[in-house]
Amino acid sequence: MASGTALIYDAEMTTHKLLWSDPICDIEVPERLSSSYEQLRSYHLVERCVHVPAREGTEEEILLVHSLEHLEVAKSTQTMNEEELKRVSENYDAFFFHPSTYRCARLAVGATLQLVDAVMSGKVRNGMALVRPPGHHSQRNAANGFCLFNNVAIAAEYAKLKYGLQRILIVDWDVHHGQGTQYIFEEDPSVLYFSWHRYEHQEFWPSLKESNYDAVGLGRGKGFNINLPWNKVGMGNSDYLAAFFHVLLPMAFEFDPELVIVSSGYDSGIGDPEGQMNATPEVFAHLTHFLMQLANGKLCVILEGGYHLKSLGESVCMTVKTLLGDPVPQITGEMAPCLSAIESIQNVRAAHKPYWKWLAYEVPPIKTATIGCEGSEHFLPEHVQLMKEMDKTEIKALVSGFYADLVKEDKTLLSLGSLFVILDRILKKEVCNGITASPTAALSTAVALRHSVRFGFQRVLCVFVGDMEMIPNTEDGKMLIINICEKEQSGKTSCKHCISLNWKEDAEGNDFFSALVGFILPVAYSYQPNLTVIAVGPNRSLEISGISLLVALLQGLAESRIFAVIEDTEISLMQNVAKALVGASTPSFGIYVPPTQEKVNKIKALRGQFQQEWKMLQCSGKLSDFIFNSYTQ
Ligand code: X5A
Ligand code: ZN
Repeated sequence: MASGTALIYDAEMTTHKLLWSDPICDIEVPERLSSSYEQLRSYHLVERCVHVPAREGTEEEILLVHSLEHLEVAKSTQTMNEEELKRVSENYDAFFFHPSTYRCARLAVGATLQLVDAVMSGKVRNGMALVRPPGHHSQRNAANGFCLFNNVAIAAEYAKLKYGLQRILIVDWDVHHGQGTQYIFEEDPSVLYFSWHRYEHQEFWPSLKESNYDAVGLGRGKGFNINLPWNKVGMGNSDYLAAFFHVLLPMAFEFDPELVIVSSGYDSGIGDPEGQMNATPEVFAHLTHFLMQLANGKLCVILEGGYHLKSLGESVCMTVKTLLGDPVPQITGEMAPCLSAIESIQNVRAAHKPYWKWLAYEVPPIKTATIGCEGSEHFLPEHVQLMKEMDKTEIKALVSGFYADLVKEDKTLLSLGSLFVILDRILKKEVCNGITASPTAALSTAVALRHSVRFGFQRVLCVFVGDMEMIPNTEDGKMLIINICEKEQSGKTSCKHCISLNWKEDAEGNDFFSALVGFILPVAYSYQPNLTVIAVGPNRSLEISGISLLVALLQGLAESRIFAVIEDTEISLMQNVAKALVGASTPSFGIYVPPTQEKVNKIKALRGQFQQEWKMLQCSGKLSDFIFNSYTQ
């Protein structure tokens, strides 16, 4: 293994600067580079590194990633006056041109490639390049987010071409999503791209859907794009370490890269105005140390963001010290990731489960998803994941196509927003179960059933408690509905896939147990559903304890995959169903009351009627003969 650490810095890259006032761009200052270098000097790290000069990246190299048009626009800015520069800059989201920008960006590309050459040729083991402008937001045909050319993406293409590399890992620990890098390698399985980023459920810049954990890559590149969105600010050392332990490192070791390149933004560090995170400079020593164990130590660290000069400088020093092989400093703070971090980690693991052997063995431990309503955190059990609702236009688009015949009013339309969000998580197997409140449970249930079948589920069991004003068509056998209601429903006859069970729970105590074990469970087990929908509508004839028991016992089916729809916000019912779903309580039965003769007869009749079709109902040949006979006399 080669030895030595390269350091690339060229003061000329400090000449690129903002010439007019722009509160978005004014944090990307030349001092970011010069003060980081000064900090390295003061720790005597500069003299311990191998100095490698920067160079200009060639046009050909830039064209490995960018369009000719983009290159030409950038080139044309060299001779522009301030007004013209401002006008071109306005074509992009968060970018500014200076007459020296093009030259600096070419130096940034060239410095990055010099580092790749130094590492790949064995001149050094690893190294860092301090560059401006940064690169990871830059796209084939656009500058973006302070970035003109995508230094790291060009480096990866260059390394593939020049050294014939087949597997390159890019680790983007900048606090922003390097969407530019994602776009460039989205379909490329030879580049594994990992990015964590402040996301806040798409509120934070660049506010893209494709920054979420479910963007896993496209086509042949599926599984080679890893996004870990942070949905809260304040992430700290333990959250970052957990992300490495439970997401990046398992995948990285399985991928077995030949070269690791870091998109090294330090705006993910404490004090940064953009990131608002809490990780201390020491954490970057640890992250660097982990990555040094890959690719036989071939590690190229390229500066991206970082806007708190002190934090930036300290973090750069931690990185370079570690590259040099110094002992890794102790990490501070309580060593426990926060709940929001755990959620994000679980989500990305679930999304990548199909693509990585490492993740194949586990079931997502997030069990229950729901949409939070005002104050819901006080009454829902712990570990229920709160989801964000869909907006109106999204729901409309979805509903107008496939559910228009069911949904006629705007009011009901809106109530379906949470239904779709939660049900989709269950269908995609990202969570085990979920719960939603609805003003119209029967309609929501009909939509949920059709949505699940359309998604590809072959057998969906629905147990509906209460008046079911709307009965979906169950003829194709893809749904089995058991409706537990108080009144005998005249005109509605039961058939194999749509069974009506008239049952009014005894107020004195619990006799529902006998209906559950005597009829509902045997039918459900005979059907072998791959999803269970439990709905509670108006005029429910069961007490909360009976419904909780139903929820608890039906978890034996469909790999415990349950979607619960509860009419309105009957808080204590919601609370108890949620508890049963997370497994936080065993329902209390109340006093056992033996069923009345009338109820026994009812169950017997149903058993007789259905035991040929649902064979788990059979328990005695004689009994069935008896029932059969008594009903055909
Ligand atoms: C490289 C980098 C951030 C752009 C933020 C724009 N860019 N609001 O950190
Ligand atoms: Zn950034």
